[in-house]
Amino acid sequence: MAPLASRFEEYGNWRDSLAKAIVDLRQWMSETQLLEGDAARRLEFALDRLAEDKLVIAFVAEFSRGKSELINAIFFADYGKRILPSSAGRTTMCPTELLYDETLPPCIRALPIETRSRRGSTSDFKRMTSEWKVFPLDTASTDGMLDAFKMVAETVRVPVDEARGYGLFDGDDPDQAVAVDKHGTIEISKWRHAVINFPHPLLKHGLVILDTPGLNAIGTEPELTLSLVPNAHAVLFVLAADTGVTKSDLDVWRHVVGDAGHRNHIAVLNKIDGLWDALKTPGEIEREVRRQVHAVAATLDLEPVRVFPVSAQKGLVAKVQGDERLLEASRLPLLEEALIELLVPAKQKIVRDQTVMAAERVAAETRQALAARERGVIEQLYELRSLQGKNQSSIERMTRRAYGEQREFEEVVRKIVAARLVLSRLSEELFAPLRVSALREHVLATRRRMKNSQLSPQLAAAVKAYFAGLREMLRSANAKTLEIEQMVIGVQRRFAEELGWSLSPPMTFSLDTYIADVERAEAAYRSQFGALAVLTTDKWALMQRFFDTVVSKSREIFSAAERDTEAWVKSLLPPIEMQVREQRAQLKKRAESVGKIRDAQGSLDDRITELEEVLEDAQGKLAVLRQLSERIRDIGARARVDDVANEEALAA
Ligand SMILES: Nc1nc2c(ncn2[C@@H]2O[C@H](COP(=O)(O)OP(=O)(O)OP(=O)(O)O)[C@@H](O)[C@H]2O)c(=O)[nH]1
Ligand SMILES: [Mg+2]
Repeated sequence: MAPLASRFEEYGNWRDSLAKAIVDLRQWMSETQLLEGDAARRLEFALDRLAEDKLVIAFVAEFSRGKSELINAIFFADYGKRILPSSAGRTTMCPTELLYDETLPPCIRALPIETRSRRGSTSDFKRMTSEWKVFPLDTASTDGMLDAFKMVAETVRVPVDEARGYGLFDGDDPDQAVAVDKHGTIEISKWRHAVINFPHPLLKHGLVILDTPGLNAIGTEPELTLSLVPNAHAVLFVLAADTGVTKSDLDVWRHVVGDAGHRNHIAVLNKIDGLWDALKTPGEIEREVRRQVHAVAATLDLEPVRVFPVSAQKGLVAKVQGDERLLEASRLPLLEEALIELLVPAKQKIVRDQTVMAAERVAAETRQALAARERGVIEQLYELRSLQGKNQSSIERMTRRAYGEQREFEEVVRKIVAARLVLSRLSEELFAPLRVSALREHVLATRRRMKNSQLSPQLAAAVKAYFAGLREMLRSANAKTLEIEQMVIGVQRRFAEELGWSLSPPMTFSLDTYIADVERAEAAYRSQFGALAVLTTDKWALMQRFFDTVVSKSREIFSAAERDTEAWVKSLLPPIEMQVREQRAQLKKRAESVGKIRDAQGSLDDRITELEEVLEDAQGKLAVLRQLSERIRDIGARARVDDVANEEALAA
């Protein structure tokens, strides 16, 4: 199997074994009545994350640089054919995702371009299944698939005004002006977005490939800039050796890929076969390739090791014909190795950090509760054994003490109830700026301001204020989470001092990643519209559309922020509450049983035997729990994330 495929399979198997270990933990906890609602929710969340785990690779470039050919060569050479259409000139017309969703039959779902005349971004439309045209895919026939895949290249001719209505015509752009024919029509993509769903082995393991069309379509589909590309785990920016880095390549690099220092971004210098000149020595060719790589690296401000010279076309031919020498000459295997190293370890680390940590925390909290039970029972046993052979007055004293301690503990219970009240007040304040309603207000106010501003600077100010407002909302929520964290630490400290409990400190939490998302959206906006001095009607329409996508992206950011914050808040008190419940139950049981002994309703020996059984049971559970959580930790440790440190060092 090719290294890429086998590494993906390995990763998929690792993820499955992790999920299995977490399921086993959950099942055991539920069977032994140790699974509390909160822990169940957290484990469920971790399992959902694993089930939905995807690895997204985006191919971005100006048209005709060979993105589609590269995808064919890296992933789909096994079909023995070019399955994605790749040809001279503009080919791929709409952003195309290749993935496998097993809940659907193999098919191509395509969103008609006409949806662009309505408000809403592609991701808004993703929720409306009826808007998409569905074409079944016959995966048994390569030719049938090939035929179906051609639809990503479909175009239609429409009058200029119609294109304008879709935000696909900018009269100020001289390139577009010449594209209008004598009937006043212009060629546009038939589709706005396509999702190809088919059970390819790599896609089954959670790989998602995003093929994109060249510059103009990118400029006009803000979704790519704002969501699809930033959400990808690896971005391959493709250049061609025959054209070098042109102005429009640089535009794509800046507007879409942006953020050059990002460790997930690499550049591919494609079509190096154009340099294979029979009249040159291999040494001369090698020097020419290296010279071009350094030139590209310098222009893009990228380390030369992040620029991969390849020939996608020769790589594909070599794979199809089983020609090892040609494959090596295409240098495609080097790019594939880099891609694995770029993608898998970093992703595995994220998945490990999120899910292994969550499961280990649940296990640790359960262990604490069981250990508290164990300690309590040991103390009681000690106490009861010391009563053996003692007179009635000692028993009387102990009974009073037991009832006294039980009563005193109610004070602790009151404290935790009070803490819960404080937490719920603070979290109301925390959620206020994150609610959809708060965001809606802010959007409406901005839209009003935009509508009233006829001049470019006013408009720019309104948009700037919009982003500043979003950041402020997230920052104020962030400050509140700090306050809440301090409060919980305070409560824990008091419990530690008064009762000698040791509780793991609350998970730290911050909304910084969401603030970074807002900043990225703002940077994308500025890079496209920042320098705009004059606002023509066409530009206004484009900007409006971009802003709509920004709004839809903001909604995504806020609802994710709210969801994460809520999960965090809900996880704060349950570990303490669990201990309180455990302790309270024990104190009650203890007072009752010494009471019975005092009243001669029960024998001391019976109670001792009973406690010994409880102790044995708690210790047995602790042992099983240790095994279950060690298994999860071991799987976590098997994650091959060691290269990440190197990569990070490289990026720094
Ligand atoms: N010589 C040579 N030609 C290549 C290579 N890779 C791609 N091409 C050719 O370049 C042209 C464009 O390739 P595509 O794969 O369609 O490029 P793209 O980047 O997907 O272009 P759009 O879909 O239009 O955005 C096709 O004619 C390919 O055959 C290569 O490595 N060497
Ligand atoms: Mg293409």
